[in-house]
Amino acid sequence: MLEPSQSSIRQQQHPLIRQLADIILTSWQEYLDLSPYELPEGLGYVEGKLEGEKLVIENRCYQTPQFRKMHLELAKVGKNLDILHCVMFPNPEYALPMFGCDIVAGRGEVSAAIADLSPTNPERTLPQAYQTALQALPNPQFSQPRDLPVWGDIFSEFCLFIRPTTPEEDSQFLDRVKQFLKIHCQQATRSQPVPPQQKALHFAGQYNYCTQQQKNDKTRRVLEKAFGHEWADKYMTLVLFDLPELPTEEKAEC
Ligand code: BLA
Repeated sequence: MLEPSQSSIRQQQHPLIRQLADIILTSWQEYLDLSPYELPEGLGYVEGKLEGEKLVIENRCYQTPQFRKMHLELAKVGKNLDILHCVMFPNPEYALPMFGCDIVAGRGEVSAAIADLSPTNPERTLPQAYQTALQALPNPQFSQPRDLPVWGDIFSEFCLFIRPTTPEEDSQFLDRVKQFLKIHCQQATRSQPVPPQQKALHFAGQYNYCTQQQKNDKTRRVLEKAFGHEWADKYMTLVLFDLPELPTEEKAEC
């Protein structure tokens, strides 16, 4: 397995991104039993050109019995834009929410730092054990909270979306995401597969999450400028927010 320090563009990323990438990889290694996950051919490491500037994307992917795909992506656009993107896609056989986070840093300043555990059940609520654990966490106030876009109705009431403004807020953001990961990994390893009917509902919830995330024009624009419309669409639907395999019995009913 790759150690956190082996990533090649991480050393050049904004410190908040570097630190969060380390927290994510360390948490995964500490709490979960990871297996490799192969991305579609040629999409692990990619380079393109954005308005004359190089866009480099570096992906790490793993899987476990409870997570069909755990994806950490670091992207760098020239000298000016650093991005961290991470999603843990549950195996729909488990009644688990989606962990997602994104950090966008432009010209050395973080403009967006977001993290959530987003429900995938029809009630759009987190399992009780998650709610209890999340409510018990310290809940620091941030000076610049940000409003979610319209497609952001997928996120939970615990969603943290801010522009961090001080080193203290940076570390409060990191601490909270670290806690989200700990709760999520611990709950996941304790969870049992659900009956097929419920699996279909979690599949639908995950489908909705991915469909909504694919509406993020800001992400799409960055990718389109560097790689063109077709590639960006393929990347958003096959790598960033791909859908789980439909179980064969449900395929037959479609
Ligand atoms: C915002 N995402 C953004 C922005 C950019 C990207 C440039 C605008 C920054 C800002 O408003 O300050 C770009 N993000 C990318 C790119 C990739 C990426 C190019 O991940 C990948 C290559 N986005 C996610 C996940 C979440 C997410 C998992 O990928 C949440 C769990 C959220 N990003 C998210 C949200 C915004 C954002 C909510 C703000 C969108 C808006 O204000 O319209």
